[in-house]
Amino acid sequence: MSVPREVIDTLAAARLPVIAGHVTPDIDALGAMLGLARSLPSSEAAVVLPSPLESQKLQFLKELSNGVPIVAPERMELADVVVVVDTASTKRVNVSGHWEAIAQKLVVNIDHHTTNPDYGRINWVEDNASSTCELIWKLIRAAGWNLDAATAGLLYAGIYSDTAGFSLPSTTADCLEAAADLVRSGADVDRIGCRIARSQERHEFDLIRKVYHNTHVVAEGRIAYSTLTYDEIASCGCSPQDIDDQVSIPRSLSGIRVAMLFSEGEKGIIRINLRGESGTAVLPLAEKLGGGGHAYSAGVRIRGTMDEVVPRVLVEAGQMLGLRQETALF
Ligand SMILES: [Mn+2]
Repeated sequence: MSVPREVIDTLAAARLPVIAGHVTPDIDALGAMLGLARSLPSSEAAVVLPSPLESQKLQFLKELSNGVPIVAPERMELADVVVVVDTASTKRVNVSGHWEAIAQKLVVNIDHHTTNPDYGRINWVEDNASSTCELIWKLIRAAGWNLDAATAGLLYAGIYSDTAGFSLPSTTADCLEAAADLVRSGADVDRIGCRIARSQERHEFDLIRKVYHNTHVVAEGRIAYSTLTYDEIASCGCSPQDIDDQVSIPRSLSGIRVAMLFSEGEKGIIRINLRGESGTAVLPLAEKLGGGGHAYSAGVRIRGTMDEVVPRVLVEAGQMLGLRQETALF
């Protein structure tokens, strides 16, 4: 799919564009926000982040962004275009006052989540793209805007992160071509790789230790999951923003088909990261529980305690896998 002309024209003409992403921003969302802000023709382009970035993992993106302004709500009111990137639904838009605050604006929705319902006035959703950063790269190249080394680094980081270091099925030839062009444009592969994959702070390391410790393998080896309660997260000195891709730990077990991480970042709300292996789509399970995402990488939040939510989700996962009644889930 080529970049819709309407997206290029609207963004090229924007005088006071503001770019938003999703709640609990990840590297793809933040890289896309900051990278787009740096490349848009308007010198007034800015991003909005209602709460400060607490996660250490994301700080390098702010360093790379080299002073892209983060705007206050007042500036949002003046915005002539609001670009929402990497955000699957209106309820996940990360602006103060939530979606209602921008619903009347000229919203341009750029995303790669299959479940995105085209909530913008202009929508560009490509669910076969590896990442939103890949789409922003495509947009910049199609529009002929500036792509300097810092922008290249931001976008490369998002692609690297969303493909788990170019290892997931979403790593298409197009994705690698985007990455190659970003490296030629100056993305610092070693620095970004180091900041994403080999820069654990002690508290994050302690959290991972807990994820390993709490990992259970059930359903005859087909489901692996781990849990992090509110108190466990706090006892490591971590915040909810530190819960990122630790589901990769139960996922790394050989032979599993579904990996899950249950985390209680907020008391009484369990966030579940779901990952499918060996062609097992987890999106139907996430959607059944009220969440969304991609075919093999999805998520949902459920109100309740760990003891209530875990068995409920395991039963649903077992059903999805078509397990025999007597297969042990607990
Ligand atoms: Mn993404």
